Amino acid sequence: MTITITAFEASPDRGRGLARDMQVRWALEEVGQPYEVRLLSFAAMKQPAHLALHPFGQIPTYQEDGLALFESGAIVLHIAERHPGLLPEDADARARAIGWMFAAVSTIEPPILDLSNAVILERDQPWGEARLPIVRERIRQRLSELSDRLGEAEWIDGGFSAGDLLLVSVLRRLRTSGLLDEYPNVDAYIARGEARPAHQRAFAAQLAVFQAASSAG
Ligand code: GTB
Repeated sequence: MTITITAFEASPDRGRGLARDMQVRWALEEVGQPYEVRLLSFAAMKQPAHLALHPFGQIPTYQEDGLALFESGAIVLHIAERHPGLLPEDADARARAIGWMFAAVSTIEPPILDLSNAVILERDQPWGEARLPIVRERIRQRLSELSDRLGEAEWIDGGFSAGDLLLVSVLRRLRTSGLLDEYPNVDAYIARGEARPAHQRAFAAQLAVFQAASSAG
């Protein structure tokens, strides 16, 4: 069984490990599964061969024998269900961990993405600057609620799970926003996730692609 994922040939994140193949790499590292990476240019992602795997022409994808998946959250869930280490054995705890996975991608991530879009894509619009405070306030709301729930716990619900993996992955995107300074327990939670050896291996692998692309010119 060979696992092949896709990733950016040249990530626009300047080596910060933010492209979503990170989630997949991290999950595979946590469960000790080797994988291969097929690097794609932006143009190749929009070609029929890739669109057959990913209807929206994006990365990451995941292939394993006859199975092809897209959507980082679904891929992480698949990995977590097939291999021990990312979901609790207890059925109720497992259901809650999956609930946190959905919370990460459908409740926490949308306002964070909105900020990225506002800063990167919309800043030059006449309304761009004026919109930022309300976008930042929506993130504060979620961070405050998450901070209250997390308290001083190490992970969001018992031991480290795929819920933490996705939460930390989406929250990392706030590193340069200044917003995390207001929620030190959330900041420390992200740092704990990033300090896991599996995360560090995933980060190093993605960074190596960025560095190779940069030195190639
Ligand atoms: N919901 C999907 C998932 O979770 O898998 C979203 C996939 C997605 O957004 N993929 C992005 C992509 O392929 C890369 S990760 N974009 C190209 C396109 O749509 O044409 C998102 C991303 C991109 C760039 C940065 N960055 O530069 O910091 C961070 C994250």
